[in-house]
Amino acid sequence: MIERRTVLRTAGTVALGTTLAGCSGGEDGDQNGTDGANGQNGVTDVDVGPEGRLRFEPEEIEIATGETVRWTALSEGHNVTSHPDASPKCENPDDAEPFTSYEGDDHFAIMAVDETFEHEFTVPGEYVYVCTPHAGQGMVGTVTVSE
Ligand SMILES: [Cu+2]
Repeated sequence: MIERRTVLRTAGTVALGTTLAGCSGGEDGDQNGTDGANGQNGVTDVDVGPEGRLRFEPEEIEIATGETVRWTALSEGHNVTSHPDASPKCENPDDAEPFTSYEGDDHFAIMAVDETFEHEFTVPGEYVYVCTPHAGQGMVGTVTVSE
């Protein structure tokens, strides 16, 4: 009987220690997420489908030539494309190539959750891009690149 009680008490202590360590780790993760906001190292973050909403957030961003935008898919079924064949809403400056989160011509190819897509904007002007599956539901964003 005495031996069994000792074993239980020891097991309880170990479990408590594990719980505390997990909590502090989570707080650190949240702080890092906040710090990663706009403009650090010339990279601007855009959320794709946050909380399952059919939106880019922020929808409109302004950057300087040579800076990079990083899109992160936060829910299922989305992509990022400024290709005119994906949607008539898409626009690119005259000398700029369209940007797409996928390779090739399958404009409905979607991103995996947590997948990121980065594009460096070397041509100034105004870009309008969409999520192909949800372009008709207003999942549209703009990138304005200043000289
Ligand atoms: Cu979408």
